[in-house]
Amino acid sequence: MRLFAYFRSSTSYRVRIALALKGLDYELVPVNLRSSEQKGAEFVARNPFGGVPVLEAAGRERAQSLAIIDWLDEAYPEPPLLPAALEDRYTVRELAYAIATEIHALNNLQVLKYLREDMGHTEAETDDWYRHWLARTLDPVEARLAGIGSGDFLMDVPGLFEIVLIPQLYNARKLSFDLSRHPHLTRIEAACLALPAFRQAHPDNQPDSPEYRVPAGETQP
Ligand SMILES: N[C@@H](CCC(=O)N[C@@H](CS)C(=O)NCC(=O)O)C(=O)O
Repeated sequence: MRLFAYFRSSTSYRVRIALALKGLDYELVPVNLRSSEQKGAEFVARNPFGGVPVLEAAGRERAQSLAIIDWLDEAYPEPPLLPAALEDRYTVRELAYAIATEIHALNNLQVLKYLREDMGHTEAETDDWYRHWLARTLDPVEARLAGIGSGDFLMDVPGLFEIVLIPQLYNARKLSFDLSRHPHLTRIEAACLALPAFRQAHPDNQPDSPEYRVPAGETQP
């Protein structure tokens, strides 16, 4: 498998977590979003959506992070990313889809660039936009978690919800979003970031990140 990704892209981060939780090996192919490599003819031929991630697996180029994660879960069922019980699966999807569709969809790079470059908004204004949509959805997700009385994870083990949540909290921290009102979310974040799969998938641990340090005993790819 080959994963075309950018270290700081939250949707790439999602797929890296899913691959790591499944224990699947893959070759990472960095795509530089800063130089708009994703809009070049070569990449668009691979993915007409013109963005990352793309997973090349089982003879196909697969785009759209949620579809990729669903495919991985069906093609490689162990460990499952969704709980066994119908109502638990509903809970996980309700919260994961809220974050994916109500935060990420409004705060992704294309939207922010449009606000800045086409509509003339300042960086301070687009940062406000970003934090507004974070609060609009993280507040009700936090309320749901308080109602459920969740522990280290939404369910017994991390899965789809944590895969979608952790990258969005990484972005929230980059934007200095105040997470002090979200103790359930930050507890789940701390528990996830202590796990090897989440550490391996973290943006700082990607070879295209300026923070990347070659792990001891390995050579630079
Ligand atoms: N719905 C897509 C969104 C992908 C997406 O927004 N990717 C961003 C990085 S997180 C990207 O490649 N942006 C580059 C661009 O929009 O030009 C998914 O879930 O995979």
